[in-house]
Amino acid sequence: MTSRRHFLGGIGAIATAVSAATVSRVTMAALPEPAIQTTPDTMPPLVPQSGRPYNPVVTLNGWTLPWRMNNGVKEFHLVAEPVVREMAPGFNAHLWGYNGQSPGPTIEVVEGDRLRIFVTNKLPEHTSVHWHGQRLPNGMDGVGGLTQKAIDPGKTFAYEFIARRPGTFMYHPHADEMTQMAMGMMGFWITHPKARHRLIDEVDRDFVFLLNAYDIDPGAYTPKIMTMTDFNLWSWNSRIFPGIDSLNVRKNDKVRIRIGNLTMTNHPIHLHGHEFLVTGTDGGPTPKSARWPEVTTDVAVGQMRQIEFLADEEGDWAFHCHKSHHTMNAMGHDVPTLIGVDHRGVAKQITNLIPEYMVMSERGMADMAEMEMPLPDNTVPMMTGQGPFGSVEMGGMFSVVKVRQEQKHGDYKDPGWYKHPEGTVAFKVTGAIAEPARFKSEGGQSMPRLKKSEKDVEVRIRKPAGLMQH
Ligand SMILES: [Cu+2]
Repeated sequence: MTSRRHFLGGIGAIATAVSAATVSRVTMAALPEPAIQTTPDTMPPLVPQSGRPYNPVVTLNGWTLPWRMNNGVKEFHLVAEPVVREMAPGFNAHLWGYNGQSPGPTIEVVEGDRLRIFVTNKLPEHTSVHWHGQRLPNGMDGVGGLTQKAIDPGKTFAYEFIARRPGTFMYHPHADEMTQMAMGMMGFWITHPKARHRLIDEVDRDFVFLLNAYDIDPGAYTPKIMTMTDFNLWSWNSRIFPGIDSLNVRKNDKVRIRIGNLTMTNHPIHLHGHEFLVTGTDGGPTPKSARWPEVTTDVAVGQMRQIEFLADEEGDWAFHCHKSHHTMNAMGHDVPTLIGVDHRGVAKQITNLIPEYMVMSERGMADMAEMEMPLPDNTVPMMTGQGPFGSVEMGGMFSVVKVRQEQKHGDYKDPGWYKHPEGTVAFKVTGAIAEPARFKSEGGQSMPRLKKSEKDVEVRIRKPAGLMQH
């Protein structure tokens, strides 16, 4: 047992031989009331009412956990429990999370804060909480079996440590991890610097979200936890487009976005219209000499990235994972590619037998986004979202950064669609168009063939069918 453990005599008195200890009934009566959130709305930043001041973050479709001060210690209360998460309007998933939502609430503290985090387990199995990226006593690291006894159902444990280094972190179980993370148990953690920091700039807006993935059959409610690679829902904070809120900023705001990846694959996150710098990871702030401009940054599994940019271009800028299958929602994958296959003749014959038969995707998949296909209950279309010019044909890990001159400082409300200045939208060309000149020569090869083959070979692309998954 370390001496740092006992910030408070009262709690220390009930400590057992392990550092993260079960909390006795007497202490339970003194636990901070757990705050519960039932909506998936993006809540306004939680301005600190006690402790050192800081500029709070905004959790996309989420919220920050309130705390109380107890003799100089910041106390939080997490409740691990089954939750119903609305992943998009009309689509609810039965997940596990914390304090009413998945992901759990964001925890915001200040470098140097002394912390006590109570964790009550209302799950049907034991759990633990690992504080990803933190410097802390080994016994507070939350690895069930290794550094503590797992928290049995119905029990409450306390974790106590000092927030030693500022940065971008997360928390998640380290007990039956495969199940519990597949069910949505995770949350964001910010440690704000205690004073001006050479490598941490002040920003006007600071957004955070976690990347997560689920495998929920169309019409079902509960994720399949055995899935290792073929997930069908790619989400930000357990929301899928068009259920993900836009990131609304004022023109010329300095914007920071922090992203953590708790899926089983990497996600190249791409911003339109601006270049950004990666200013930090879960390892800490990135030295200034090691930053370079990017428009896409890969967030690998178990990693966190914080990006920063000056939002100096007005508009509705797409912001998404660049893996094209991650900007789609649940779909059957066992569909061969029909692009280029002309089935008009076949379709006509089938229509004679089944009048409502329709041919899908012979010109691409965009028609699927536009036609209202009948879907099982509790299922969202594969790609959807109505923009000002029609269907956006996206799903999953997609949102919009809305940059507006008239957005007020500190106002996070959705300003609606961008009103493009006259003459700044791509337009349809009418009238005669000159044939493009084609390059005729056969040059370019350093070792040209001696003799040309009799017949040209033509390849038709057919994407892999059958077990293809995104
Ligand atoms: Cu992705």
